[in-house]
Amino acid sequence: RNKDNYNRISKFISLVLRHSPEIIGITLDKNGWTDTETLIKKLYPKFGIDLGILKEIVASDNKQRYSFSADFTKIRANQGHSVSVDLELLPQKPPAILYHGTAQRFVQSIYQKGIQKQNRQYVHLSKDLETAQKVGSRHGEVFVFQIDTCKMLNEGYLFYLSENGVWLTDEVPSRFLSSY
Ligand code: HQG
Repeated sequence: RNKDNYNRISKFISLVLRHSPEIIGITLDKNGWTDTETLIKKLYPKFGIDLGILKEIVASDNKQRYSFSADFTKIRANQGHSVSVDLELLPQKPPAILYHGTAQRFVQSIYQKGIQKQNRQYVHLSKDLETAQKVGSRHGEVFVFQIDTCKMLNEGYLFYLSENGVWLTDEVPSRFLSSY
């Protein structure tokens, strides 16, 4: 089916736009953008896509993971990078509570060290429980933390909202955490 195929291509695009552009010989600029035409050229042997299909993949992606520039000449991932890029996000005021879904086996370590960004550029937080549960279940038996963002704001921590609605921050020390 088209949809399964698009998901498969989207997974690969995530890999190159967030983590490993070099595996298909492309580069990202300092803001994470890459040239759309070059990306299509490099993906063509593996997936046979053209601009029309790429536009469909971007528009139909279930998490809206990518954005084009206004003229479609550039494309980037909206969040989730491990390579260092500046998404030029401005600090924003989050809802009073945000959630972080993780696996039960990480809970003890998180209570000790807080939520850390691990391989990514930011810690990812969800605005609703359902999303947090989905994110957490990717890692195993799910556990959801609730984050007191008001208290974090009072202490000067900053939050950013990605283009696709994921809340981002540098770290969440354990004093701001409770079990959902
Ligand atoms: C855990 C997906 C032990 C953390 C999702 C998480 C998201 C700790 C894992 C996005 C820890 C890192 C990001 C500590 C954090 N001790 N474990 N001190 N601190 N962890 O995948 O948030 O489908 O890098 O809880 O929807 O799961 O790819 O982060 O379990 O938005 O678009 O370390 O990726 O989006 O895992 O997911 P990840 P995440 P996509």
